[in-house]
Amino acid sequence: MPEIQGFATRAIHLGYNPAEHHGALTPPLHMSSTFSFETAEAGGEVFAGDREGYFYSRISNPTLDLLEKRVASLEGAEAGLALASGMGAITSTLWTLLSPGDELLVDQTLYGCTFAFMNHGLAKFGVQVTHVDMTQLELVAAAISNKTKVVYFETPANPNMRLVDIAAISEIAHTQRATVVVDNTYATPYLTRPIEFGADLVVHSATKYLGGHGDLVAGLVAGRAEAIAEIRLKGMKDMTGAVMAPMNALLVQRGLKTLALRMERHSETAQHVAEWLSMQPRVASISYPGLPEFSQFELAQRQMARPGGMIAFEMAGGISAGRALMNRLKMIQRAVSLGDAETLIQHPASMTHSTYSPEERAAHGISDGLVRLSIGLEDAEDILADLEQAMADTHMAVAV
Ligand code: 4LM
Repeated sequence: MPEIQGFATRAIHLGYNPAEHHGALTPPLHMSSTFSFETAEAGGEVFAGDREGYFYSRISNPTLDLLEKRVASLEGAEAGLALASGMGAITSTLWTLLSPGDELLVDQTLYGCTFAFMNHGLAKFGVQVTHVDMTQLELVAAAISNKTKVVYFETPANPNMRLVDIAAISEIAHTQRATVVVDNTYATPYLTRPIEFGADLVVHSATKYLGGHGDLVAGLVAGRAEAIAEIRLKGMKDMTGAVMAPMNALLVQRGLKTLALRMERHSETAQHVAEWLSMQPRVASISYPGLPEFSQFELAQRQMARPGGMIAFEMAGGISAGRALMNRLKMIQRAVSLGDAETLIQHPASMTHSTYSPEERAAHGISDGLVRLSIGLEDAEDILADLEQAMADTHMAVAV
C-alpha cells in the first residue's frame, strides 16, 4: 500500500492489512480477556516487558491497539490509549499525573462531571484545584507557579462554547514544565489537533463524535509514548481499571471511518441553524464559533478547521422560554450527550451541569437560561423546520 497521508484515509486503513487476516475487510474483534503463553518463561518475559505480546485485556488487547494507533495518528500523537468512557480517560490521566500538594490549573468552564471529579473528588485528596479564566492570558501567567503540574481545559468548552488559545496557554504552561491536557471532545481531531498547537495530552469522550452513533460509551487519550505508557500502567491498570470493551473499540473504529464526512456535515448544518437562530427576535444570545459576532471569532478561524456541530443559545425569557421551546420540538430529541446522527437538545443547568451548585454555575459562566443544541446529520431543512414550528408556537404561547 502507498504511504498513507490523508486524514480520512488514515482513519480507514491505518495499521491493518486484510491479507494478514484471511482477507477480512473489517479487522477482527478479539473478545478475549486473557492470552495464553507458549511457555512459563515466555509469560514471565511478557509481564516483565522484555518480550512483545498481550497478556490481559485490562492492559492491552489487539482490537483496542488498532483503535489506539488510529486515534494517535489522527491527533498527531505518538501513542493512544482506549478507555471505558470519557470520564475513565480523564480520571486515569489525572490520577497518574497528580500527587497531593500539586496544583491543577483549570479553565472556568468544564463538562459537569469533569468539574465534579476535580472540585469534589481530587480536591479531597490534597490536590489544589485552581480555576482561572483561560481566555485571559495574563491571568494564566499570573496564576501559574512551580506547584502547577497540570494545566487543563476544553475548547470549545461544554456547554458555553468558550474557546481557549491552545498555543498561547501551552507556551505559558511550559515555562513551569506543567503538562497541558486538552479535552478535544467537541472539536475532534478533524477540526483541531491540540498537540500540533503545543499541548501534551488530548483526552476524549469517544461516546460523542468519534463513536458518532449514540450506541456506546468510550474514552481515549493521546500523547507522547512514554506518558501514555504511564497512564496505561498506573492510572488505567491499577487506579481506575477503566478499560474499553473490545466490541466498543470495533464500533469506534467504524465511527472513525466516517468522522471527516460527518464533521463536515455537522458543521455545515450547524452554521445554517446558528445563522437562523441569530436572526430570531426571541433568541436573546447565541454562541457559535462560525458567526462573525462570536466574541472569539478570530481565534476560531485560527484554531478550528470548521466551527463544529455544537450551538449554545439563550431565549429571551430565560429558562422558562427555553423549556417551552424544548417541549414543542417534534423531531429534535430532548437528550444529553452530543455528536450523534440525531439532533439533541438539553438544558445544562438542570442536566449535564447540575453537578455544579447554583453559585458555582454563576461563578463559572453557565447561565440558567442556556440551552445546548448538538446538530445531527438530518437534512438541514428538517432541523430548521422543527425549530421554526417550536419557536412560532412558543411565541404564540407567550403572546396569549
Ligand atoms: C454531555 N458529556 O455533555 P463520558 N468531556 C466532555 C464531555 O462533554 C463529556 C465527557 C468528557 C456529556 C455526557 C452526558 C467535554 C460528556 C465525559 O460520558 O464519560 O464518555 O464523557 O452531554
